[in-house]
Amino acid sequence: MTPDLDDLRAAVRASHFIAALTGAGISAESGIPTFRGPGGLWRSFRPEELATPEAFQRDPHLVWEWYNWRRGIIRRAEPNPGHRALASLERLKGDGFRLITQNIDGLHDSAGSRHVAKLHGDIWRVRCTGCGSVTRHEEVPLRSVPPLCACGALLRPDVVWFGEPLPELEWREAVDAGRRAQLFLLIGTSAVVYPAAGLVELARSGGARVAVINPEATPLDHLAEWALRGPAGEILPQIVD
Ligand code: BJW
Ligand code: ZN
Repeated sequence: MTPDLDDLRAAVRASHFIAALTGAGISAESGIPTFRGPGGLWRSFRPEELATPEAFQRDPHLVWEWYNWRRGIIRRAEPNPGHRALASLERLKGDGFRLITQNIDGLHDSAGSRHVAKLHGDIWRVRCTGCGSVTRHEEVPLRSVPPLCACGALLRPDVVWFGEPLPELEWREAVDAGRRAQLFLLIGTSAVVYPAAGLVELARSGGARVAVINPEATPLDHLAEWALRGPAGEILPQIVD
């Protein structure tokens, strides 16, 4: 164990309130492609070109096919030791821990995390563009792509695209956790998408100590006391007893 990791383990033990923000990188070891890394491309589209309301308006069929492809990958994926370590941390710390994720894959839930603030929605939910009703994806008859709601309007994945507001309750919880955090873990995210990435700055300005866990550098590493360069599935189990 390196001194860095020993130090962080001690901080995990000593902190009364810890917040963790995860991104696509935590699910990479479960076989789910990240957005901005290798394997993120689908039929030569960059994910950023498809995760927008404009793309959906232009070609809802294409966007639905992309999400169907991703659901296929996610359905076969299992949580990895990184997800499981965060579920253990919640069990150990109880109300002294808050998990915030940008991921829509549901793998934190499958790993046993009880309370997850999902900032960018959930790929297993579907929302009507007309009446706004939200249903589980498996309850939607997928006779046609894109599927239609009983009210006749198009259904869409209940996720947050660029230019759209984050869900209010989850965002409030995340801000509250950022403000209260004594230790903030930034895990597997390129930290370029706002307002999620802004939580690190918020936590830091409230006095939190910050640890970044990522094989690559991020633009927010300068805020971190620990920049642990490696896969979350290897590092997280070492810092959570
Ligand atoms: C590993 C690993 C391993 C690999 N272990 N790590 C200019 C400045 C600031 C902001 C803006 C701006 N211009 C526009 C904006 C706003 C915009 C934004 O931030 N844009 C920037 C990109 C420029 N933000 C928004 O539009 C947000 N909404 C908003 O601002 O609303 C305002 C509003 C208010 C009121 C009314 C109306 C509007 C919404 C953002 C929504 C983002 N949505 C997506 C899609 C979600 C659905 C889906 O999945 O399809 O969210 S985009 C995509 O990016 C997805 C992700 O959650 C998000 C972040 O990506 P993430 O998770 O960081 O993944 P990657 O791939 O980038 O990084 C993976 C990392 O893992 C890498 O660093 C690897 O090294 C690492 N890694 N293996 C650990 N084993
Ligand atoms: Zn409807």
